[in-house]
Amino acid sequence: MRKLAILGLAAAALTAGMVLASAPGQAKEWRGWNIHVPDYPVSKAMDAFTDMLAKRSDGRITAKTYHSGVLGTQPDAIEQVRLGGIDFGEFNLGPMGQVVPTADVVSLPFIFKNMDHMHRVMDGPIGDEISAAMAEKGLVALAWYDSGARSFYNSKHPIYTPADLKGMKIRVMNNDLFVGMVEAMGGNATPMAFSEVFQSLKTGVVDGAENNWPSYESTNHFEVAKYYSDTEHLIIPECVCINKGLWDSLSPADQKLVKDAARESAVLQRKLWAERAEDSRKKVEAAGVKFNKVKDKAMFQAAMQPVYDAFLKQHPDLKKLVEEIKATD
Ligand code: GTR
Repeated sequence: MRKLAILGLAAAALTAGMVLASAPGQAKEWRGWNIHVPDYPVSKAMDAFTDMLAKRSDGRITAKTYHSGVLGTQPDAIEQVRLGGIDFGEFNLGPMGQVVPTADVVSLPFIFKNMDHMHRVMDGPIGDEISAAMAEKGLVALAWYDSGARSFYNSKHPIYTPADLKGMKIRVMNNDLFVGMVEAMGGNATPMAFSEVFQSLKTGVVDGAENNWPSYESTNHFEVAKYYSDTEHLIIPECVCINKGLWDSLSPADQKLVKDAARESAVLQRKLWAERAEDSRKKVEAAGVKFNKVKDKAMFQAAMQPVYDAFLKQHPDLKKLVEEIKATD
């Protein structure tokens, strides 16, 4: 039923887009994809972004973000923004890696020491190199957003060591790298759309998943998977991306206007993110979530060696980038 309703909304949104696109003499409103609920930091920052576009262009550029994933799943939306069926979107670089292998370097477990390290890498030449690889696939990255650190949560028991994941069915985002990651820890990985995870946890199709505090909270996963263990195995940045054809059609002045607005929205997003991470954590703990610290993260890191080996065997050309990230202070 819910799926049907979502499909209906998506169809309505598509139709609305088509009508706007074909109205003569009227600039087409850009349509944006976002997976999160409207009060999420990503959503608020994207709304600020589109407000800035309209104001600063005196209404020449109008854009609207469709929140809550109504325009489809993340892997589909990435394709749609590449092809121009959707004009822009806010994507996690996890699923992006399936399309842009270079982007996978930031999805390697424990590649970043912490959030600050990730910021330094993404805001420098390595971020630019990832952007260039994305542009080759039809996606222009305008700004990087935060997504915190991802940890495991499940309905069975706390995770202290990789052995505690043994035999557990864990949902992962759509990327072979994450399947390898969970398997190297002894679990069974199930790639699945974000919107399916709540029901799957509830009915026992999966035992657990992994995400940051705000997503764990905003999706109500905490109600059906009460053990949250701070493995912090992934720190994956997100991007606001626009279709390359649309980008290339803009004047240099408009490109600047759009990029500046996206970058300013990222400053807001990072601030809202830090606040929401705190609030979400407090909310789920008050609701009875059983949180545990993982004392020996080195055990998890060591278990990831086969993931790195397999990745670098498949992409020897990315070895330099991986080493550069690790060497960034
Ligand atoms: C969230 C992320 C989303 C989506 C989701 C997931 O943290 O912001 O883009 O990737 O995780 O687990 O699918």
